[in-house]
Amino acid sequence: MILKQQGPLERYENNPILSPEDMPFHCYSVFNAGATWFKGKVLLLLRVENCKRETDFYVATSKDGLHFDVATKPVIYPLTETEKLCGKGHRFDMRITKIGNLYYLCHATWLGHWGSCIGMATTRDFVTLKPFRHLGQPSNRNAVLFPEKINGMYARLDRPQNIDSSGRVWVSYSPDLEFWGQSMPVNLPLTPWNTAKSGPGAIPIKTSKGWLIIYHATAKTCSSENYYLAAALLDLKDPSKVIAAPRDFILAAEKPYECMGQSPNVVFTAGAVEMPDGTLNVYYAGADTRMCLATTTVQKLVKYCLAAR
Ligand code: BMA
Repeated sequence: MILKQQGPLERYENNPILSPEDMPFHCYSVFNAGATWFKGKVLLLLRVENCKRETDFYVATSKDGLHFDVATKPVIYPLTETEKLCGKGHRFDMRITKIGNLYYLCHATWLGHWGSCIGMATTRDFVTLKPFRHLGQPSNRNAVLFPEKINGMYARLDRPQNIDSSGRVWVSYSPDLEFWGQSMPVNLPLTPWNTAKSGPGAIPIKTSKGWLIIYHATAKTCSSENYYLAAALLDLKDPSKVIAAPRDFILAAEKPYECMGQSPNVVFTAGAVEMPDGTLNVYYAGADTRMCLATTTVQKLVKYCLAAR
């Protein structure tokens, strides 16, 4: 059963845009890519798992945002001090925020029995990533850095994890990107499709009506934990305040490429970019296995959110 299209997001007709078989090497899955503009092209930082289920990040670039060239080698990403002590972590789900001329990357690092931590790095070239010295404290993941300071502080959304691995979106602030605090929950509404988790997805987009966010949310069914995408508007000066948050999701896993794979019934985004014609390309993964695209515009999403007030 496919929902009749009625929301603001439209699937690209030639989905998926990158599958394991499209990669220039043998791999198991390609998913949860961060996205940005880099040197006049859309750049995806792909999460690629090999058949040992080890993850590396690979760059893919595209002029039209639809057809991507994938690098044959992963990016170079040295260890943090935390990983030197605890052992190399499993790093995954990059988010990319450009501030000035520098790209800031946030991701999760799974440190085995130490838990899941937020890692950060910077890059200018996407060849080498320069890690921050330390990972954050567990258990947290899905950090998404705002593209500008808020009230003079860096700000991020993230998803601290409860003992049962549920979690909700929080906002935190930092004077220097090292020390984070003044944390507040973002009071998104509880719905039947976010009973387990809700977490930040793409980088917040500044609009005159507030920060537009696209986030993921999950609810358990008897056979899987289903992931959905949803949109909301947050206050520009205090993103813990929700201006508008529709109670409908904007994307659910319905197509075979979203329902079949290593994690069935999952749609998950880590990046969206605005194209020159105003289209907002939302890159998302289907079933933790392949990269897909859905399109909308910022204006449409804002209107959709505001209609829910
Ligand atoms: C989350 C993360 C993501 C993954 C998602 C769905 O907790 O681990 O990397 O895409 O689950 O399986």
